[in-house]
Amino acid sequence: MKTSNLGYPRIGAHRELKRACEKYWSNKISLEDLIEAGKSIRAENWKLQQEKEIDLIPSNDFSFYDQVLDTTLMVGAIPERYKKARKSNKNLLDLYFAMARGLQKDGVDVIAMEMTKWFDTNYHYIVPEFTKDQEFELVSQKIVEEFQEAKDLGIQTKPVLLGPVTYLLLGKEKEEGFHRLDLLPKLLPVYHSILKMLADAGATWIQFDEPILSTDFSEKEKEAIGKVYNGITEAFPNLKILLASYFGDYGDNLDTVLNLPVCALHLDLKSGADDLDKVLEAGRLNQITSLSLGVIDGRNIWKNDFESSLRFIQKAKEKLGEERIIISPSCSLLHVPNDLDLEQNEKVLSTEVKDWVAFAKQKLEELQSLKILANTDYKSQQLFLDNAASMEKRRSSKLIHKTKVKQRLEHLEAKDYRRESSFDKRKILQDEHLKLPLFPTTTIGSFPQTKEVRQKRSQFKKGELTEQGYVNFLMEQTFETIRLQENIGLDVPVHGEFERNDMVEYFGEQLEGFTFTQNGWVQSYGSRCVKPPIIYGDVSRPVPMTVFWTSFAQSLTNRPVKGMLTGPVTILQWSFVRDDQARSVTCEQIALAILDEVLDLEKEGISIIQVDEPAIREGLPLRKKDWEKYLDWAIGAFKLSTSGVKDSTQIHTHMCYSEFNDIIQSIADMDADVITIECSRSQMELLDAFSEFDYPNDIGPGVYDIHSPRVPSEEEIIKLLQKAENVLPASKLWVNPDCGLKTRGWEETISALKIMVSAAQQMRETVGQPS
Ligand code: THG
Ligand code: ZN
Repeated sequence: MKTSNLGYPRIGAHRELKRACEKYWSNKISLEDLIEAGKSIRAENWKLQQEKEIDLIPSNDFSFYDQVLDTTLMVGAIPERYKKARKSNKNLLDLYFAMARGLQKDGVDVIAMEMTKWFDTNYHYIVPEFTKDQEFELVSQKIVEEFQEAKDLGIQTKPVLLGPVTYLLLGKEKEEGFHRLDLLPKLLPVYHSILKMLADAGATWIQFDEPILSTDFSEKEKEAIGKVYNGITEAFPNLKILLASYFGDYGDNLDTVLNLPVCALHLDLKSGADDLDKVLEAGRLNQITSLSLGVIDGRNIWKNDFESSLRFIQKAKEKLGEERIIISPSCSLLHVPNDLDLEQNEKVLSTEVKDWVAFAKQKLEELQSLKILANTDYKSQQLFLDNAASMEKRRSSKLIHKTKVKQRLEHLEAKDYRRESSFDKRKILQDEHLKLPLFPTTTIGSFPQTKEVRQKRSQFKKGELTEQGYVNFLMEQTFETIRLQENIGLDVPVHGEFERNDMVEYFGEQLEGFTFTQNGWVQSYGSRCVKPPIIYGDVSRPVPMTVFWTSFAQSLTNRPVKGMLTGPVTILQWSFVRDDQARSVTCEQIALAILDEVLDLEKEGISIIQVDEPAIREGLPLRKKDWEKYLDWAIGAFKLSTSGVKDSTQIHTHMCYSEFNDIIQSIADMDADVITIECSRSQMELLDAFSEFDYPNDIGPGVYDIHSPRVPSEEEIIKLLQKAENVLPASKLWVNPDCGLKTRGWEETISALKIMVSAAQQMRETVGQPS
């Protein structure tokens, strides 16, 4: 029996990678320093895994930005627009960062590649771009270099490659007339060259990640998988190929993968437990294939239930024999924080809850323990008994179950999920009340979180700044931001969210049933990280969360200030959710807590309230057959959280990176009065979905990309607005950036917003006033 890890968090225990990248981008450290920072994180991770006796330690799971972009650079799928950047850069890493972040320097002005969610997680990858005549060539040998680097440290690793089928399918065609999968014959030679180099360097095991196998497949896609892995195993008989899918079961794709002569097949038993019995059915698994049993949750932080894991392991062991069993996390540990040992403040994470939890390092220890237990009569072992005791303590803890919350859920009725009147009626009342111009301008909510803001918060949290001092500072920031928005001419100002860290963490900190961490960082994209709250018990809202700041901002201006809340589905999706009840139930509890807040804001005279649901799309199950059930409860939760308001109160919502076409009916069912959406990086193509469907309510298509520091030109924005106005009536359109501004600096924010407002004014003149 072996233990294997699919990937380890690469940001460093103290977010060293984030710090190094951001310093490098702002010219504060050299390229050599940056490379050194990466090297030391890798060494630390490998050594830790060696210490925990992991048999198959991954390499190439490290990335300076994203593993999909790494693959793009490896196979040389560099879009045309970076040619100039490629020539003017002395090194590949700068080209790489230009692709990830865009570049505005020395006469070069290129936009970044698109970014989107990695399956149903909160991690974002850079979307590969393909043309009809796409050529591939081996450009980056990072994977070989990192394998060698580990070897030089005396550690034999298992290089991890993103499989060619998933790689192609996650990309997009930049022109018509071909399917990206048709590029496979051109792509495979590059993969073969890399494998050759790895084999020559002494690699034995290679992990191929093909998580796309957890989604619905066409025959063509099944064939592609067959072709790729039959080809590879034939060409490299001495390499041991571990094929891994995760985030779901293989479902209909099982026959395809069971036919492959791979050395090991990974099963995600946390989200695809059904696969195990099917695979173990007599004669189905290839004689030469081992099973990698993903028994430890790679995406959630709950301590592993040894009893349940060992049941899986014993079952597989009986059928296949010990030598054919590998135990592993369900997926890469990229999605969980680094080390629970760093949580030493009981006031943040209580000793009781901490005992129920495991982060990446602790999950390695669980692997180590499971391997020991699986080879003994475990029921009497102390390791096992301690784990069982901890499980039992959690089950019976008084912290978890709240009668009041459960009763409130039982008494919900159909009318709690509907607005009083239809949108048409509401719109008339809202127009009368708000008196906004055509093409009203607004922002998504957050304004730049400068170093100063973060510093003050951290000083306050450490007790170095009094509460009064902190509040005064926040009031000044809010005051200035309101003045600024009035000066720029924004029609619907926001308070700026200076009091908030992360939009989910902030609410989590104030809700019952949630706890949080000091250092539980998880990579979201590039150098950006989030610290997801932990939902361990029944959820409720003890006191108002945002009323003070929103009312304060409203007291400073005659324009209608938009109240800013995070929606229930997003809070759920971006938290570590309890695994002892259905997600839908937890979501409904959060919805009621948000409803309490919405009603309190309305009571205080706030007449525009935004309930953000950027994560509704990413929570969509990977297989279509599971969509309806999810959409039912997810859309229901949003409606529950917003339907209690008066007709004249305007509900906004916001979504990011969403491919809306396939769920547009559900988005319409949310019945928000206004939806703002991200769509500038893909040039308004999302809007087509809204116009084809005849989306009934109002829409604010993002008119510029806030994920890059680039300031848009007025012509650019006008062009996008004209496009929007071509497909949708002007009376429905709002003008806004495509996401919150917290990651931007003030200078670029002010310039961009001025340009945006001026573009809206021009549109008003050309389109004229509504009759
Ligand atoms: N919160 C959470 N998840 C998210 C977003 C969010 N997922 C999608 C999208 N927004 C991802 N975007 C970001 C944008 C900014 C940051 C993180 C994710 C960010 N993080 C700070 C950093 O890494 O410097 C840390 C935040 C802090 O100081 O609290 O800026 O908004 N949950
Ligand atoms: Zn957004």
